[in-house]
Amino acid sequence: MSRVATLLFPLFLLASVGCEHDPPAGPTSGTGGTGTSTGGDDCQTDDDCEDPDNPVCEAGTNTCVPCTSDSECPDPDYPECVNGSCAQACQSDAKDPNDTSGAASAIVSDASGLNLWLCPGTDDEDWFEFSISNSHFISILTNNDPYDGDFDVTLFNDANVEIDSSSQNFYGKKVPRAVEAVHTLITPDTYWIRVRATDGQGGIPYRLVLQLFKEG
Ligand SMILES: [Ca+2]
Ligand SMILES: [Ca+2]
Ligand SMILES: [Ca+2]
Repeated sequence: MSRVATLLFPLFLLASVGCEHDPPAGPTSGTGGTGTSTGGDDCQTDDDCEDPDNPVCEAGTNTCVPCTSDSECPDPDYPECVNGSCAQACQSDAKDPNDTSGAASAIVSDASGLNLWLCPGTDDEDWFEFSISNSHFISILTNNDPYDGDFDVTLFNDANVEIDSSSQNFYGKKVPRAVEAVHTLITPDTYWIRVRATDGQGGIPYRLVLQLFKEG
């Protein structure tokens, strides 16, 4: 083994060992995800069932299974059984209906933000529109409870070209996150913000904050 190889070999070993670990487990996939998880087989109570698709610990089998009625959803944060998941009741917001770019709501830079809802299946998208005449740094932030489901935020220009998106993969798998963010520099144009539900049941409450900072 050459001197260089002798020096590098231990580093290679270290790198190899570092790659042997499995990826960390991601967060749950939101209420009513399309996964095929069958839940755990060793639950004692519903508290042991962390998969939103299988929130109920079935007596006898001690297996996590889908809910079948609201009475199986005692958590006041997720009180309704919707398609097997304990979820929040779907609600519209003050900007609905704004389900297409043609029906987009006007939005302005405002650090206080908007409180909104998405409802997979009935309110899959919320669209917003604004125009600028100078270049700006744009910050779009959303906050939500990832247990409710997942959505992505995408920014388009007036030519319907995607400028940026909050969609991200975690070890190759899309996962819901408590914060979705778009940060970039944009030039004078009209822009469209699309918030699109990608997973979940019931309603997904979220907060949207758009801020524009003039360049220079
Ligand atoms: Ca909405
Ligand atoms: Ca909508
Ligand atoms: Ca997302």
